[in-house]
Amino acid sequence: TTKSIQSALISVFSKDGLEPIVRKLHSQNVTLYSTGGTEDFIKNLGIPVIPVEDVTSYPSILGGRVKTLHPKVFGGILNRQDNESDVQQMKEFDIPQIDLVIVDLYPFEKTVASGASEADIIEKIDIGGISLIRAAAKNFKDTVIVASVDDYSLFLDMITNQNGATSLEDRKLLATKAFHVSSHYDAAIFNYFNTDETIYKESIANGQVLRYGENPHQKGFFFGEFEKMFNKVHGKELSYNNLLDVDAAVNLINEFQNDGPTFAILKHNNACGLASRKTICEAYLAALACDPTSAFGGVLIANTKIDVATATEINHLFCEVVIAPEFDSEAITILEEKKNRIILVQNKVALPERQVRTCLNGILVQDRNNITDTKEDLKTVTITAPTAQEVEDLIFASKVCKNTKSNTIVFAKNGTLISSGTGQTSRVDALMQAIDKASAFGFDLNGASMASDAFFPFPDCVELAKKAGITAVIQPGGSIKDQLSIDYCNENKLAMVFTGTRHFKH
Ligand code: 93A
Repeated sequence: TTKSIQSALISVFSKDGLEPIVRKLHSQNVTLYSTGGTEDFIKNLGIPVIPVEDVTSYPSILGGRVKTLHPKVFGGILNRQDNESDVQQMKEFDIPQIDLVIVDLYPFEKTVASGASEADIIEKIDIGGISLIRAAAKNFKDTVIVASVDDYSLFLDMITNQNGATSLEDRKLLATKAFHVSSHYDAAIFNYFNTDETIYKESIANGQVLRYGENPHQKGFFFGEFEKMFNKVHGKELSYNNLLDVDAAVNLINEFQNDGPTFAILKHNNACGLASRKTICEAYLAALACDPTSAFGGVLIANTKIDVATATEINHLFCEVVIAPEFDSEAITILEEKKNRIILVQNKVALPERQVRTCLNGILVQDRNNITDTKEDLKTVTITAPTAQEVEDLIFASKVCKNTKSNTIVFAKNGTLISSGTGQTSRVDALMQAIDKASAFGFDLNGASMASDAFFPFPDCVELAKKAGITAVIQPGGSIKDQLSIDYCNENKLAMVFTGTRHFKH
Protein backbone atom coordinates (compact mmCIF):
# COMPACT_ATOMS: atom_id res chain seq x y z
CA THR A 1 0.00 0.00 0.00
CA THR A 2 3.03 2.29 0.14
CA LYS A 3 3.41 3.94 -3.24
CA SER A 4 6.14 6.02 -4.73
CA ILE A 5 5.26 9.06 -6.80
CA GLN A 6 6.53 9.07 -10.37
CA SER A 7 4.31 11.69 -11.96
CA ALA A 8 2.38 14.73 -10.81
CA LEU A 9 -0.15 17.15 -12.24
CA ILE A 10 0.15 20.58 -10.68
CA SER A 11 -2.48 23.27 -11.31
CA VAL A 12 -2.53 26.02 -8.74
CA PHE A 13 -4.04 29.48 -8.69
CA SER A 14 -1.71 30.86 -6.03
CA LYS A 15 1.88 29.86 -6.55
CA ASP A 16 2.74 30.68 -2.93
CA GLY A 17 4.54 27.88 -1.15
CA LEU A 18 4.80 25.75 -4.28
CA GLU A 19 8.53 26.10 -4.93
CA PRO A 20 9.84 23.73 -2.21
CA ILE A 21 7.35 21.05 -3.30
CA VAL A 22 8.33 21.34 -6.96
CA ARG A 23 12.03 21.21 -6.06
CA LYS A 24 11.48 18.19 -3.83
CA LEU A 25 9.50 16.34 -6.53
CA HIS A 26 12.12 17.22 -9.12
CA SER A 27 14.92 15.91 -6.89
CA GLN A 28 12.99 12.64 -6.73
CA ASN A 29 12.78 12.48 -10.54
CA VAL A 30 9.02 12.98 -10.64
CA THR A 31 7.60 13.82 -14.08
CA LEU A 32 5.69 17.09 -13.81
CA TYR A 33 2.61 18.04 -15.85
CA SER A 34 1.09 21.45 -15.51
CA THR A 35 -1.37 24.11 -16.71
CA GLY A 36 -0.50 27.54 -18.21
CA GLY A 37 0.43 29.83 -15.32
CA THR A 38 1.69 27.03 -13.12
CA GLU A 39 3.75 25.67 -16.00
CA ASP A 40 5.42 29.10 -16.45
CA PHE A 41 6.16 29.25 -12.74
CA ILE A 42 7.85 25.82 -12.77
CA LYS A 43 9.78 26.60 -15.93
CA ASN A 44 11.07 29.79 -14.33
CA LEU A 45 12.51 27.69 -11.53
CA GLY A 46 14.56 25.95 -14.20
CA ILE A 47 12.72 22.70 -13.70
CA PRO A 48 11.42 20.67 -16.67
CA VAL A 49 7.63 20.49 -16.95
CA ILE A 50 5.26 19.02 -19.55
CA PRO A 51 2.32 21.24 -20.56
CA VAL A 52 -1.01 19.46 -20.03
CA GLU A 53 -1.82 20.41 -23.64
CA ASP A 54 0.82 17.90 -24.72
CA VAL A 55 -1.13 15.20 -22.91
CA THR A 56 -4.56 16.17 -24.19
CA SER A 57 -3.47 17.35 -27.66
CA TYR A 58 -5.88 20.22 -27.03
CA PRO A 59 -5.05 23.81 -26.26
CA SER A 60 -6.58 25.53 -23.23
CA ILE A 61 -9.87 26.73 -24.75
CA LEU A 62 -12.79 29.03 -23.97
CA GLY A 63 -10.59 31.50 -22.17
CA GLY A 64 -9.19 28.83 -19.87
CA ARG A 65 -12.58 27.35 -18.93
CA VAL A 66 -11.46 24.01 -20.37
CA LYS A 67 -7.83 23.20 -19.61
CA THR A 68 -7.59 19.90 -17.81
CA LEU A 69 -11.07 18.53 -18.49
CA HIS A 70 -10.05 15.64 -20.72
CA PRO A 71 -10.20 11.80 -20.56
CA LYS A 72 -6.41 11.57 -20.83
CA VAL A 73 -6.05 13.66 -17.69
CA PHE A 74 -8.90 12.10 -15.74
CA GLY A 75 -8.02 8.62 -16.97
CA GLY A 76 -4.50 9.14 -15.62
CA ILE A 77 -5.92 10.08 -12.23
CA LEU A 78 -8.88 7.70 -11.91
CA ASN A 79 -7.49 4.40 -13.20
CA ARG A 80 -7.31 1.52 -10.73
CA GLN A 81 -3.90 -0.06 -10.90
CA ASP A 82 -5.17 -3.42 -9.66
CA ASN A 83 -7.90 -3.56 -12.29
CA GLU A 84 -6.89 -5.44 -15.41
CA SER A 85 -9.29 -3.74 -17.78
CA ASP A 86 -8.26 -0.29 -16.46
CA VAL A 87 -4.61 -1.17 -17.04
CA GLN A 88 -5.48 -2.46 -20.51
CA GLN A 89 -7.39 0.70 -21.42
CA MET A 90 -4.58 2.93 -20.18
CA LYS A 91 -2.39 1.28 -22.83
CA GLU A 92 -5.09 1.27 -25.47
CA PHE A 93 -5.76 5.00 -25.19
CA ASP A 94 -2.18 5.95 -24.40
CA ILE A 95 -3.06 7.57 -21.11
CA PRO A 96 -0.18 8.68 -18.89
CA GLN A 97 -0.28 7.63 -15.23
CA ILE A 98 -0.75 10.54 -12.80
CA ASP A 99 0.25 9.59 -9.24
CA LEU A 100 -0.12 12.97 -7.59
CA VAL A 101 -2.45 15.96 -8.08
CA ILE A 102 -1.78 19.35 -6.53
CA VAL A 103 -4.52 21.96 -6.89
CA ASP A 104 -5.20 25.40 -5.49
CA LEU A 105 -8.71 26.39 -6.61
CA TYR A 106 -9.79 29.69 -8.12
CA PRO A 107 -10.36 31.99 -5.14
CA PHE A 108 -14.15 32.07 -5.30
CA GLU A 109 -14.84 33.38 -1.79
CA LYS A 110 -12.15 36.06 -1.98
CA THR A 111 -13.58 37.27 -5.28
CA VAL A 112 -17.08 37.50 -3.80
CA ALA A 113 -15.71 39.33 -0.76
CA SER A 114 -13.85 41.81 -2.98
CA GLY A 115 -17.19 43.05 -4.34
CA ALA A 116 -16.36 41.95 -7.88
CA SER A 117 -19.00 41.90 -10.61
CA GLU A 118 -21.19 38.87 -11.11
CA ALA A 119 -19.36 38.02 -14.35
CA ASP A 120 -16.00 38.03 -12.54
CA ILE A 121 -17.41 35.93 -9.72
CA ILE A 122 -18.87 33.36 -12.10
CA GLU A 123 -15.50 33.04 -13.87
CA LYS A 124 -14.01 32.17 -10.50
CA ILE A 125 -16.16 29.06 -10.17
CA ASP A 126 -13.47 26.44 -10.63
CA ILE A 127 -14.66 23.45 -12.64
CA GLY A 128 -11.52 21.66 -13.75
CA GLY A 129 -9.73 22.12 -10.44
CA ILE A 130 -12.62 20.85 -8.35
CA SER A 131 -12.95 17.86 -10.70
CA LEU A 132 -9.24 17.09 -10.36
CA ILE A 133 -9.59 17.20 -6.58
CA ARG A 134 -12.64 14.94 -6.49
CA ALA A 135 -11.16 12.47 -8.98
CA ALA A 136 -7.83 12.13 -7.19
CA ALA A 137 -9.53 11.92 -3.78
CA LYS A 138 -11.93 9.26 -5.02
CA ASN A 139 -8.99 7.20 -6.24
CA PHE A 140 -6.96 7.62 -3.02
CA LYS A 141 -5.97 3.96 -3.22
CA ASP A 142 -3.66 4.86 -6.09
CA THR A 143 -3.52 8.65 -6.29
CA VAL A 144 -2.33 11.36 -3.91
CA ILE A 145 -4.33 14.59 -3.65
CA VAL A 146 -3.05 17.84 -2.20
CA ALA A 147 -6.06 20.16 -2.45
CA SER A 148 -4.93 23.14 -0.46
CA VAL A 149 -1.87 25.23 0.31
CA ASP A 150 -2.65 24.38 3.94
CA ASP A 151 -1.62 20.77 3.29
CA TYR A 152 1.72 21.49 1.59
CA SER A 153 3.82 21.05 4.70
CA LEU A 154 1.97 17.89 5.75
CA PHE A 155 2.54 16.44 2.28
CA LEU A 156 6.21 17.49 2.23
CA ASP A 157 6.75 15.76 5.57
CA MET A 158 5.10 12.60 4.24
CA ILE A 159 7.28 12.30 1.17
CA THR A 160 10.41 13.42 2.98
CA ASN A 161 9.99 10.81 5.71
CA GLN A 162 9.12 8.03 3.26
CA ASN A 163 11.66 8.82 0.57
CA GLY A 164 9.15 10.05 -1.98
CA ALA A 165 6.40 7.59 -1.13
CA THR A 166 3.05 7.76 0.65
CA SER A 167 1.13 5.18 2.66
CA LEU A 168 -2.51 4.31 2.08
CA GLU A 169 -3.30 6.06 5.36
CA ASP A 170 -1.56 9.22 4.16
CA ARG A 171 -3.53 9.18 0.94
CA LYS A 172 -6.84 8.61 2.71
CA LEU A 173 -6.12 11.45 5.12
CA LEU A 174 -5.31 13.77 2.21
CA ALA A 175 -8.48 12.62 0.42
CA THR A 176 -10.54 13.43 3.50
CA LYS A 177 -9.03 16.89 3.60
CA ALA A 178 -9.67 17.23 -0.13
CA PHE A 179 -13.38 16.49 0.24
CA HIS A 180 -13.45 19.02 3.04
CA VAL A 181 -12.03 21.59 0.61
CA SER A 182 -14.44 20.66 -2.18
CA SER A 183 -17.52 20.60 0.03
CA HIS A 184 -16.62 23.96 1.55
CA TYR A 185 -16.02 25.38 -1.92
CA ASP A 186 -19.38 24.19 -3.23
CA ALA A 187 -21.14 25.44 -0.12
CA ALA A 188 -19.66 28.90 -0.72
CA ILE A 189 -20.93 28.87 -4.31
CA PHE A 190 -24.36 27.73 -3.14
CA ASN A 191 -24.51 30.50 -0.53
CA TYR A 192 -23.62 33.08 -3.17
CA PHE A 193 -26.45 31.94 -5.46
CA ASN A 194 -28.98 31.41 -2.68
CA THR A 195 -29.33 35.12 -1.90
CA ASP A 196 -33.00 35.24 -0.96
CA GLU A 197 -32.72 31.89 0.81
CA THR A 198 -34.91 30.30 -1.86
CA ILE A 199 -33.51 26.85 -1.24
CA TYR A 200 -33.63 27.28 2.55
CA LYS A 201 -37.34 27.96 2.26
CA GLU A 202 -37.79 24.91 0.07
CA SER A 203 -35.88 22.66 2.44
CA ILE A 204 -37.85 23.99 5.41
CA ALA A 205 -40.95 22.98 3.52
CA ASN A 206 -39.57 19.43 3.41
CA GLY A 207 -39.53 19.26 7.20
CA GLN A 208 -42.60 18.20 9.11
CA VAL A 209 -44.80 21.29 9.15
CA LEU A 210 -46.05 21.92 12.65
CA ARG A 211 -49.24 23.77 13.39
CA TYR A 212 -47.03 26.65 14.55
CA GLY A 213 -43.82 27.30 16.49
CA GLU A 214 -43.52 28.15 20.15
CA ASN A 215 -46.37 30.67 19.70
CA PRO A 216 -49.18 30.84 17.15
CA HIS A 217 -47.56 33.71 15.23
CA GLN A 218 -44.36 31.69 14.66
CA LYS A 219 -44.00 29.09 11.91
CA GLY A 220 -42.65 25.75 13.09
CA PHE A 221 -41.03 22.69 11.51
CA PHE A 222 -39.55 19.46 12.77
CA PHE A 223 -36.70 17.70 11.00
CA GLY A 224 -36.08 14.21 12.23
CA GLU A 225 -37.37 10.68 12.33
CA PHE A 226 -39.95 10.78 15.09
CA GLU A 227 -41.27 7.37 14.06
CA LYS A 228 -37.92 5.77 14.85
CA MET A 229 -38.22 6.85 18.47
CA PHE A 230 -41.97 6.46 18.99
CA ASN A 231 -44.99 4.61 17.84
CA LYS A 232 -47.86 7.07 18.18
CA VAL A 233 -50.99 5.10 18.93
CA HIS A 234 -53.46 7.88 19.63
CA GLY A 235 -54.09 11.61 19.83
CA LYS A 236 -53.74 14.91 18.07
CA GLU A 237 -50.71 16.08 16.16
CA LEU A 238 -47.72 16.92 18.33
CA SER A 239 -47.00 20.62 18.61
CA TYR A 240 -43.64 22.35 18.73
CA ASN A 241 -43.88 22.65 22.51
CA ASN A 242 -45.08 19.03 22.85
CA LEU A 243 -41.97 17.90 20.98
CA LEU A 244 -39.70 19.88 23.27
CA ASP A 245 -41.43 18.43 26.33
CA VAL A 246 -41.22 14.90 24.90
CA ASP A 247 -37.50 15.46 24.34
CA ALA A 248 -37.05 16.63 27.94
CA ALA A 249 -39.14 13.69 29.18
CA VAL A 250 -37.14 11.00 27.38
CA ASN A 251 -33.87 12.53 28.53
CA LEU A 252 -35.09 12.63 32.12
CA ILE A 253 -36.51 9.10 32.22
CA ASN A 254 -33.33 7.83 30.55
CA GLU A 255 -31.58 8.51 33.88
CA PHE A 256 -33.87 5.99 35.54
CA GLN A 257 -33.74 3.23 32.94
CA ASN A 258 -32.01 0.82 35.34
CA ASP A 259 -34.15 1.75 38.35
CA GLY A 260 -37.42 0.35 39.62
CA PRO A 261 -40.79 1.66 38.38
CA THR A 262 -40.39 5.42 37.94
CA PHE A 263 -42.89 7.99 36.72
CA ALA A 264 -42.23 11.60 35.72
CA ILE A 265 -44.51 14.52 34.94
CA LEU A 266 -43.04 17.47 33.04
CA LYS A 267 -44.15 20.99 32.30
CA HIS A 268 -42.19 23.44 30.19
CA ASN A 269 -39.35 20.91 29.90
CA ASN A 270 -38.85 20.61 33.68
CA ALA A 271 -40.00 17.86 36.02
CA CYS A 272 -42.90 18.90 38.25
CA GLY A 273 -43.36 15.41 39.58
CA LEU A 274 -41.18 12.32 39.76
CA ALA A 275 -41.19 9.25 41.93
CA SER A 276 -39.82 5.71 42.11
CA ARG A 277 -42.04 3.09 43.78
CA LYS A 278 -42.73 -0.65 43.86
CA THR A 279 -45.42 -0.30 41.19
CA ILE A 280 -45.80 2.18 38.35
CA CYS A 281 -49.25 3.14 39.64
CA GLU A 282 -47.83 4.12 43.04
CA ALA A 283 -45.03 5.99 41.28
CA TYR A 284 -47.57 7.93 39.22
CA LEU A 285 -49.66 8.89 42.25
CA ALA A 286 -46.56 10.02 44.15
CA ALA A 287 -45.32 12.02 41.14
CA LEU A 288 -48.72 13.68 40.80
CA ALA A 289 -48.80 14.58 44.51
CA CYS A 290 -45.56 16.53 44.11
CA ASP A 291 -47.32 19.39 42.30
CA PRO A 292 -50.83 18.58 41.07
CA THR A 293 -51.28 22.18 39.91
CA SER A 294 -48.37 22.05 37.48
CA ALA A 295 -49.25 18.52 36.36
CA PHE A 296 -52.38 19.88 34.63
CA GLY A 297 -51.67 19.75 30.90
CA GLY A 298 -48.33 18.06 31.46
CA VAL A 299 -46.31 15.41 29.67
CA LEU A 300 -46.21 12.06 31.46
CA ILE A 301 -43.56 9.39 31.09
CA ALA A 302 -42.99 6.00 32.68
CA ASN A 303 -39.86 3.86 32.59
CA THR A 304 -41.93 0.68 32.50
CA LYS A 305 -45.25 -0.69 31.25
CA ILE A 306 -48.39 1.33 31.98
CA ASP A 307 -51.06 -1.03 33.26
CA VAL A 308 -54.81 -0.68 33.67
CA ALA A 309 -54.60 0.61 37.26
CA THR A 310 -52.19 3.38 36.24
CA ALA A 311 -54.17 4.29 33.13
CA THR A 312 -57.33 4.55 35.23
CA GLU A 313 -55.58 7.03 37.54
CA ILE A 314 -54.02 8.99 34.67
CA ASN A 315 -57.43 9.27 33.04
CA HIS A 316 -58.56 11.63 35.83
CA LEU A 317 -55.87 14.11 34.80
CA PHE A 318 -55.94 16.44 31.84
CA CYS A 319 -52.56 15.76 30.22
CA GLU A 320 -51.13 16.34 26.76
CA VAL A 321 -48.89 13.31 26.26
CA VAL A 322 -48.39 9.90 27.89
CA ILE A 323 -45.18 8.02 27.07
CA ALA A 324 -44.13 4.53 28.10
CA PRO A 325 -42.07 1.67 26.65
CA GLU A 326 -45.22 -0.47 26.74
CA PHE A 327 -48.93 -0.26 27.52
CA ASP A 328 -51.44 -2.95 28.40
CA SER A 329 -53.91 -2.93 25.53
CA GLU A 330 -56.74 -2.18 27.95
CA ALA A 331 -54.71 0.70 29.35
CA ILE A 332 -54.59 2.20 25.87
CA THR A 333 -58.35 1.83 25.55
CA ILE A 334 -58.78 3.80 28.78
CA LEU A 335 -56.31 6.52 27.82
CA GLU A 336 -57.90 6.87 24.38
CA GLU A 337 -61.09 8.11 26.02
CA LYS A 338 -59.71 11.63 25.68
CA LYS A 339 -59.68 12.31 21.95
CA ASN A 340 -56.67 14.64 21.90
CA ARG A 341 -54.46 12.86 24.43
CA ILE A 342 -51.28 11.76 22.70
CA ILE A 343 -50.12 8.24 23.51
CA LEU A 344 -46.57 7.33 22.55
CA VAL A 345 -44.90 3.94 22.80
CA GLN A 346 -41.22 4.67 23.19
CA ASN A 347 -38.89 2.45 21.19
CA LYS A 348 -35.53 1.36 22.54
CA VAL A 349 -33.29 3.68 20.54
CA ALA A 350 -30.24 5.52 21.80
CA LEU A 351 -30.54 9.26 22.28
CA PRO A 352 -28.39 11.31 19.88
CA GLU A 353 -24.79 11.78 20.96
CA ARG A 354 -24.73 15.44 19.89
CA GLN A 355 -26.93 18.40 20.66
CA VAL A 356 -27.38 21.27 18.21
CA ARG A 357 -28.99 24.69 18.59
CA THR A 358 -28.78 28.00 16.77
CA CYS A 359 -26.46 30.65 18.14
CA LEU A 360 -26.10 34.16 16.69
CA ASN A 361 -25.71 33.58 12.95
CA GLY A 362 -24.44 30.02 13.38
CA ILE A 363 -25.00 26.92 15.42
CA LEU A 364 -23.67 25.49 18.65
CA VAL A 365 -22.92 21.78 18.85
CA GLN A 366 -22.01 19.82 21.93
CA ASP A 367 -21.79 16.25 23.18
CA ARG A 368 -24.81 15.30 25.19
CA ASN A 369 -24.31 15.31 28.95
CA ASN A 370 -23.92 11.57 29.38
CA ILE A 371 -22.57 11.53 32.90
CA THR A 372 -25.07 10.29 35.46
CA ASP A 373 -23.80 10.59 39.02
CA THR A 374 -23.54 7.25 40.79
CA LYS A 375 -22.81 6.22 44.37
CA GLU A 376 -19.23 5.49 43.35
CA ASP A 377 -18.74 9.11 42.27
CA LEU A 378 -19.67 10.56 45.65
CA LYS A 379 -17.00 11.99 47.93
CA THR A 380 -18.21 12.78 51.43
CA VAL A 381 -16.64 16.08 52.48
CA THR A 382 -18.30 16.47 55.88
CA ILE A 383 -17.85 14.73 59.24
CA THR A 384 -21.40 13.42 58.96
CA ALA A 385 -21.86 10.94 56.13
CA PRO A 386 -25.24 10.56 54.39
CA THR A 387 -27.34 7.56 55.45
CA ALA A 388 -28.03 4.80 52.91
CA GLN A 389 -31.49 6.28 52.20
CA GLU A 390 -29.97 9.74 51.82
CA VAL A 391 -27.42 8.44 49.33
CA GLU A 392 -30.31 7.05 47.25
CA ASP A 393 -32.16 10.36 47.48
CA LEU A 394 -29.05 12.40 46.66
CA ILE A 395 -28.49 10.42 43.48
CA PHE A 396 -32.19 10.66 42.64
CA ALA A 397 -32.17 14.45 43.17
CA SER A 398 -28.98 14.84 41.15
CA LYS A 399 -30.53 13.04 38.17
CA VAL A 400 -33.47 15.46 38.24
CA CYS A 401 -31.12 18.40 38.67
CA LYS A 402 -29.15 17.44 35.57
CA ASN A 403 -32.37 17.54 33.53
CA THR A 404 -33.72 20.82 34.92
CA LYS A 405 -33.01 24.34 33.65
CA SER A 406 -30.19 26.09 35.51
CA ASN A 407 -29.91 27.49 38.09
CA THR A 408 -31.66 24.70 39.86
CA ILE A 409 -32.07 23.24 43.31
CA VAL A 410 -33.88 19.94 43.78
CA PHE A 411 -35.30 18.43 46.98
CA ALA A 412 -36.00 14.70 47.22
CA LYS A 413 -36.98 12.24 49.92
CA ASN A 414 -37.65 8.51 49.84
CA GLY A 415 -37.42 8.23 46.06
CA THR A 416 -39.75 11.19 45.49
CA LEU A 417 -39.20 14.63 44.07
CA ILE A 418 -40.50 17.05 46.69
CA SER A 419 -39.91 20.33 44.89
CA SER A 420 -37.42 22.22 42.81
CA GLY A 421 -36.36 25.72 41.91
CA THR A 422 -35.88 25.95 38.15
CA GLY A 423 -34.26 28.34 35.72
CA GLN A 424 -33.44 31.03 38.25
CA THR A 425 -30.79 33.71 37.81
CA SER A 426 -29.37 33.03 41.26
CA ARG A 427 -28.88 29.79 43.13
CA VAL A 428 -30.37 31.31 46.27
CA ASP A 429 -33.52 32.21 44.30
CA ALA A 430 -33.72 28.61 43.06
CA LEU A 431 -33.37 27.37 46.64
CA MET A 432 -36.02 29.74 47.98
CA GLN A 433 -38.39 28.75 45.20
CA ALA A 434 -37.88 25.08 46.10
CA ILE A 435 -38.53 25.80 49.80
CA ASP A 436 -41.67 27.83 49.01
CA LYS A 437 -43.04 25.18 46.67
CA ALA A 438 -42.46 22.42 49.21
CA SER A 439 -44.35 24.33 51.86
CA ALA A 440 -47.13 25.34 49.43
CA PHE A 441 -47.86 21.66 48.79
CA GLY A 442 -47.56 20.74 52.45
CA PHE A 443 -44.30 18.81 52.36
CA ASP A 444 -42.09 18.39 55.38
CA LEU A 445 -38.50 18.99 54.35
CA ASN A 446 -37.08 17.46 57.54
CA GLY A 447 -34.69 14.71 56.50
CA ALA A 448 -34.93 15.61 52.80
CA SER A 449 -31.92 15.68 50.46
CA MET A 450 -30.87 18.59 48.28
CA ALA A 451 -29.08 18.67 44.90
CA SER A 452 -27.51 21.64 43.19
CA ASP A 453 -26.51 21.65 39.51
CA ALA A 454 -23.37 23.69 40.25
CA PHE A 455 -21.21 24.54 43.25
CA PHE A 456 -22.13 26.98 46.03
CA PRO A 457 -20.09 30.17 45.72
CA PHE A 458 -21.07 31.11 49.30
CA PRO A 459 -22.34 29.21 52.35
CA ASP A 460 -25.76 30.93 52.12
CA CYS A 461 -27.34 27.95 50.34
CA VAL A 462 -26.42 25.39 53.00
CA GLU A 463 -27.53 27.85 55.71
CA LEU A 464 -30.98 28.22 54.12
CA ALA A 465 -31.18 24.47 53.46
CA LYS A 466 -30.39 23.63 57.08
CA LYS A 467 -33.07 26.02 58.33
CA ALA A 468 -35.57 24.35 55.98
CA GLY A 469 -34.78 20.90 57.43
CA ILE A 470 -32.45 19.48 54.76
CA THR A 471 -30.03 16.87 56.14
CA ALA A 472 -27.95 15.88 53.09
CA VAL A 473 -26.55 17.81 50.16
CA ILE A 474 -25.09 16.80 46.78
CA GLN A 475 -23.17 19.25 44.62
CA PRO A 476 -20.18 19.20 42.25
CA GLY A 477 -17.85 21.17 44.54
CA GLY A 478 -15.03 23.23 43.12
CA SER A 479 -15.73 26.73 44.49
CA ILE A 480 -12.77 28.53 46.03
CA LYS A 481 -15.10 29.00 48.99
CA ASP A 482 -16.13 25.31 49.29
CA GLN A 483 -14.62 25.20 52.77
CA LEU A 484 -17.09 27.80 54.09
CA SER A 485 -20.01 25.56 53.06
CA ILE A 486 -18.25 22.47 54.46
CA ASP A 487 -17.55 24.24 57.78
CA TYR A 488 -21.18 25.28 58.09
CA CYS A 489 -22.34 21.70 57.39
CA ASN A 490 -19.93 20.34 60.00
CA GLU A 491 -21.08 22.83 62.64
CA ASN A 492 -24.70 21.93 61.91
CA LYS A 493 -24.41 18.16 61.36
CA LEU A 494 -25.35 18.22 57.68
CA ALA A 495 -23.95 15.59 55.36
CA MET A 496 -22.51 16.85 52.09
CA VAL A 497 -21.05 14.96 49.12
CA PHE A 498 -19.15 16.24 46.10
CA THR A 499 -19.54 14.66 42.65
CA GLY A 500 -16.92 16.59 40.71
CA THR A 501 -19.38 16.91 37.79
CA ARG A 502 -21.29 20.09 37.03
CA HIS A 503 -24.70 19.70 35.41
CA PHE A 504 -25.59 23.04 33.88
CA LYS A 505 -28.53 23.01 31.46
CA HIS A 506 -29.31 26.27 29.73
O1 93A B 1 -11.61 27.10 -15.72
S1 93A B 1 -11.40 25.83 -15.12
O2 93A B 1 -12.46 25.38 -14.33
N1 93A B 1 -11.13 24.67 -16.24
C1 93A B 1 -10.20 23.72 -16.12
O3 93A B 1 -10.19 22.79 -16.95
C2 93A B 1 -9.19 23.83 -15.09
N2 93A B 1 -8.16 23.03 -14.80
C3 93A B 1 -7.51 23.57 -13.73
N3 93A B 1 -10.07 25.91 -14.19
C4 93A B 1 -9.18 24.91 -14.19
N4 93A B 1 -8.11 24.72 -13.37
C5 93A B 1 -7.70 25.71 -12.35
O4 93A B 1 -6.76 26.56 -12.93
C6 93A B 1 -7.01 25.18 -11.14
O5 93A B 1 -7.89 24.78 -10.11
C7 93A B 1 -6.15 26.36 -10.70
O6 93A B 1 -6.85 27.17 -9.78
C8 93A B 1 -5.89 27.14 -11.98
C9 93A B 1 -4.43 27.04 -12.39
O7 93A B 1 -4.28 27.68 -13.61
P1 93A B 1 -2.81 28.12 -14.10
O8 93A B 1 -1.93 26.96 -13.91
O9 93A B 1 -3.05 28.46 -15.57
O10 93A B 1 -2.42 29.31 -13.31
